Amino acid sequence: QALVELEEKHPELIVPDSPTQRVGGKVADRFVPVAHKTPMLSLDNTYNVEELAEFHNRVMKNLGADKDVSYVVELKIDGLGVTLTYDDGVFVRGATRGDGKTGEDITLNLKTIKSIPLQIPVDKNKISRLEVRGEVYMDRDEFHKLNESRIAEGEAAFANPRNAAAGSVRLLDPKITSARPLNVFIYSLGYMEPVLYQTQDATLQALRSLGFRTNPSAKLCRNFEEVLRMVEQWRDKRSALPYDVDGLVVKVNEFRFQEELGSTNKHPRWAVAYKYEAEQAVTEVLDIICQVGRTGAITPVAVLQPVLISGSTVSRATLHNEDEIRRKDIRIGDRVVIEK
Ligand code: 0OX
Repeated sequence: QALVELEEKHPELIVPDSPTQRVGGKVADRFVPVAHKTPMLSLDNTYNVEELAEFHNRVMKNLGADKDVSYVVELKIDGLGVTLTYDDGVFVRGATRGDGKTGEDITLNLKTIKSIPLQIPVDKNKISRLEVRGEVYMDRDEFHKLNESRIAEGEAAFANPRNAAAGSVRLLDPKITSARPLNVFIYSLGYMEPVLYQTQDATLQALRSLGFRTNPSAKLCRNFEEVLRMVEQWRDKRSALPYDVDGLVVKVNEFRFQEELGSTNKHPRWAVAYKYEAEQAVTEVLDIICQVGRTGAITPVAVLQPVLISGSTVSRATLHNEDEIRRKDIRIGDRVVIEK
């Protein structure tokens, strides 16, 4: 309160990283596009151990079988990718991933997230500009509480925690965002001059010591067998986490190897996502309706007895086309297994 009074009397003393600046008073009329200094790549997916082994084999083939490659395995947080820029240690801009090249400026909304530091203790002579990347997400129980209060207010519920997080950072009024229970995990450096670390493992430790919230489950694996062990360990364990994890991210640890492997125009060749099997549920086909799309295409859709699957209620599933309905022999009244 003393600080608020001081800043009211002397507005010239307000600094951008003052704790009073977490809740912005300004309502924007649009989001301003921001070009990413280095592109925010997306991950290629693997769905089983064989595909993951193919990734590892490609890495070894590209680098040479004699290379001592280690991996960092991280949880793949099911949230929204963001990038945070710090100038001389002060948080100056936050943006969404967007299409990977250009995102949207959501600085004021991100400032309301308490786990995003407004200032970090960088050595000003060493690093003038730093960009970190991470995932904004919402805990499952907070998501349920938010939905309960939305329903009570007559507002539409969010389908899942990911949608709730994405919807909350894309609000034009940061006051509303500040009331949303958002959180962040930071997982990489987008840009830093000069480059001070040689590995992903060292980067995560450095990010942690700068005050960024990193996920405690990231593990350094000395070889591919250890990666596979992580995959098995988390298969069942992930449902006990307070937040949604849609898989693991396997990253080559050494930056020199990452550089050597490079990227395609979409994905890095040095990292891959491992997606766990989709959760299944059994329900009943109540009806089959024809849905007319924007282009006039007609798609048959199964109306299902609503069923909870991976944290959201599913009441419809596309049947694609008539051939597909015949192939699967789907009829009204059938009991069906659905996957998300
Ligand atoms: C996550 C997550 C996403 C680095 C280069 C491509 C992917 N959702 O938790 N992305 C990455 O890494 C980038 N790591 C993660 N842990």
